Amino acid sequence: MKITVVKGDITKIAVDAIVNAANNALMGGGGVDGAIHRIGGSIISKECSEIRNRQGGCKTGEAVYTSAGNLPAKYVIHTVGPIWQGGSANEEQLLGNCYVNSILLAEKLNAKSISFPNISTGVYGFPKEKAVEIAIKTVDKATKTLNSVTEVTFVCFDEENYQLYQKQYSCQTKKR
Ligand code: AR6
Repeated sequence: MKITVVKGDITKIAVDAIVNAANNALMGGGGVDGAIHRIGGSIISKECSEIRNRQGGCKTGEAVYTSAGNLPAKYVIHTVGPIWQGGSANEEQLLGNCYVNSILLAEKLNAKSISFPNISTGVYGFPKEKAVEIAIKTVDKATKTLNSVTEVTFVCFDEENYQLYQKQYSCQTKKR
């Protein structure tokens, strides 16, 4: 498994599947969700509304997919991160579920490459350092048994997240 960390805008990344940090209603919003809907175009909202009509949206920790419209990716996997409420509302498990369920869905779609934003660390207020640990640990574990997905990229939009990922990876390398 090739795992890379880059600093940048996920809407510009040409991989098979990019992950969106969406909301339960799949209605679009601000942050990375807003950028994906804006740049990907109306096909994404249209397919999100079909999912909403079919199954009422997407539960926290789960994942659904749409096509990617004008984005360079083939699919958008929409997952819903937990809103940070202090840590006693199962937020850590739910954030881990977002990564696992997105990877499993990418595998089902026969995607080879998948890119993640730093789910829940914007408007949803999840502490960034804790979120990085969960993302890396969960992705490491979930990718051990895959056939299709061979490349995972963490796309950090802000410098703080980028530094935290670099730090985590250098700590892990030292431990090995
Ligand atoms: N590419 C990659 N990462 C980005 C981009 C981008 N273009 N833009 C922002 N980020 P957020 P959440 C980073 O708030 O916390 C929406 O309104 C950003 O720096 O987008 O999961 C939804 O509709 C941050 O680190 O998502 C939901 O209502 C990370 O993406 C709600 O926000 C996540 O920040 C979800 O909140």
